[in-house]
Amino acid sequence: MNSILRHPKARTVAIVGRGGVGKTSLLDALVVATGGLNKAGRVEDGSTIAGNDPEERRHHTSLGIAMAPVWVGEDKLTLLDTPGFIDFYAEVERALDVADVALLVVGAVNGVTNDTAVLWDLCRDAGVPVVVFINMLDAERADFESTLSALERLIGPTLAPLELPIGLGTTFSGVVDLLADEAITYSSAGTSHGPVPVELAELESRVRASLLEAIVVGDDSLTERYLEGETPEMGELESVLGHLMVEGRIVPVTCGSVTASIGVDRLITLLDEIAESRPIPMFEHGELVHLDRSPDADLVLRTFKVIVDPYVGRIVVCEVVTGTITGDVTVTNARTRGEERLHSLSYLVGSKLQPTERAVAGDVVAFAKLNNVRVGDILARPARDLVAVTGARRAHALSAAVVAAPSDDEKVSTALHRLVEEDPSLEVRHDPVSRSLVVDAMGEMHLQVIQERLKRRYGVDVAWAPPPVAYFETIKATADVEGRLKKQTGGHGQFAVVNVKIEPLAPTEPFEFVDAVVGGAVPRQYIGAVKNGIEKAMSHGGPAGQPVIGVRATLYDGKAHSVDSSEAAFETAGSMALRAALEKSGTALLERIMAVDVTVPSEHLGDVLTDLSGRRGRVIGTDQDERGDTVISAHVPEGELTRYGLELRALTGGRGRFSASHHHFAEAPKVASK
Ligand SMILES: Nc1nc2c(ncn2[C@@H]2O[C@H](COP(=O)(O)OP(=O)(O)O)[C@@H](O)[C@H]2O)c(=O)[nH]1
Ligand SMILES: [Mg+2]
Repeated sequence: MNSILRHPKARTVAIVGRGGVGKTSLLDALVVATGGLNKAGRVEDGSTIAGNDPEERRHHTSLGIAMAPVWVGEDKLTLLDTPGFIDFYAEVERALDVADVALLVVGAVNGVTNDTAVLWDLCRDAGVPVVVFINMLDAERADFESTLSALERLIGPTLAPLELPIGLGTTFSGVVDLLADEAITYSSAGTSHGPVPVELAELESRVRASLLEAIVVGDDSLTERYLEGETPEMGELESVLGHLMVEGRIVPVTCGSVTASIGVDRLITLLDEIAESRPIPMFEHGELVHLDRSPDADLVLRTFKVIVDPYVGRIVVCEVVTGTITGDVTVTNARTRGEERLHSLSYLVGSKLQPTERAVAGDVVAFAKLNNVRVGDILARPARDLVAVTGARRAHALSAAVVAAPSDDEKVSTALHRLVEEDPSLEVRHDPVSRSLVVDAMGEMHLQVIQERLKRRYGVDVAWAPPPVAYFETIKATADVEGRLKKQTGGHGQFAVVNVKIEPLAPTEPFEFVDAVVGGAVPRQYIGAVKNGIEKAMSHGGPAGQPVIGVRATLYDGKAHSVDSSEAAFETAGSMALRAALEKSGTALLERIMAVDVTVPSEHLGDVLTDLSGRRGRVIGTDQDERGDTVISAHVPEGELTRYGLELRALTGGRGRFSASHHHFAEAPKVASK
């Protein structure tokens, strides 16, 4: 395609696709095609640029972003290989955050699945233009037509094949270039151009006609002239097609085989063409701004990956959003306000750092020793108050309690927090009620990889247990009680009496304390202690051992002794009063009810609603989002949601998404008590 006269550029390409379609192999093939390597590696023997950490090899799948730059003429494209398994799609999201174009790889054998649909959703959410590459056309059971029609069903009328395969399976030998109206065949001697094979002529003219139409409607003046009977010039068609692809109004489809080295060279040219930068949205002082990817602007970097390398240590990978970086420079981290010195400017090829002298807007660079920089941080010079705009993130699929030897507690916690630095889709929290560490993860395999990494890197053994679910107790009826402490041991005694009315409150209010003491029956200086005593007893738990909430305590009378009373004595009396009230009135067990929004493609609506009612969920309403998916709002008990992400995934082929937040407390059914 003709390019307008322009300066060399640096851009980023995210290679996405479900596992096994050839992404990791394609990364090597693209590097070979651009002269960066003599020979592509093989996934099987771990000789590829990406996908070589021990857990990736063990599971035969990529677990995180891996990258390599390629040069197309003077342009530099950083290719990001991404995981193809849903547990690790958070990495795909991060790659798409910085990508100028997404290369959606589909296998010609059972190519388009639910996973492809989920990835397509992610690309659309990220708003990046997409190029589809149908790979594995050399494979025995390759089926171009059904792959293409499945893609059409998924993507819709913006899908436009630019190529058709010549031959299929063992006879796959090249592609027809629809726009140029010619055949490109590949052999050991190289490529040759020729006329479209006769057996493809009929199909070619049909698909070509619809491509031309799709291009023509993309440009008003072209449409007009076309309708007046004018045949558009090739150059003009090319240029309009280029714009339409960049704007995502045409999703081009290309064909090839990574292992047979067919179409890969053409793909790189197309990617270079489409990888045009769009202004990057960010919040500056809370206002939405758009940063132009200009090499002449002030320097702004965005971190999208942290790698902990066993030899180099911590490597921070950033996108140069604007500006140019040469040599060492000091920047300010917008999150911490701290200064960071960036030195030994490098880029990454797989896990290897390659020193470089200069990087411009659109480039991807890596630095060692930036210990205070996290994924998502913005680094700028001069300092700027910028926050990156990112799409909605996938909710955690499940939570698990960490089980480890008590002597390892400290070590496990430190190691888990290290893993979080590299993998922000993992969340680690301390559950105050059960006093255990809890992780929120993206799936079973994610948990397994975390467990393996803890063992291999930090030498700690952990197992997973069901996560603690928080229950609470609340008082059932009003009780008027007395807390009386009277002790005479040796010298000083302890004396405090409090009269308290304890009533139930709507449990959204954890605790309310009313001071209704008259005439100094409880001296001023001890009233705070009574309140503390009641609160302590509440957090200590009711008869079922759960923290007590939803209580109003009105202190209205009491007695004090001039010598034997103390703050400690009144605190104890307060605790005693609360315990007495709980005993007298009894408690009800409460569970947390979460407000849940579940977004699903309409065809899964029935299944998802049935499942929600099985979880004691109450549907509040449904709505439609801009994509046409249904958003269900429901109230669901927390204990029914510990693995909801996984189950929703199974019900919807991965396309369902959900979010949950605390809404209110409600009485729990008896079975829920432990
Ligand atoms: N027949 C055939 N096999 C391929 C092709 N591309 C990749 N493969 C093989 O498919 C398997 C999975 O490839 P990989 O690059 O790991 O896929 P990823 O999971 O998408 O990264 C490997 O055994 C590759 O050698 C292709 O074009 N044709
Ligand atoms: Mg891979």
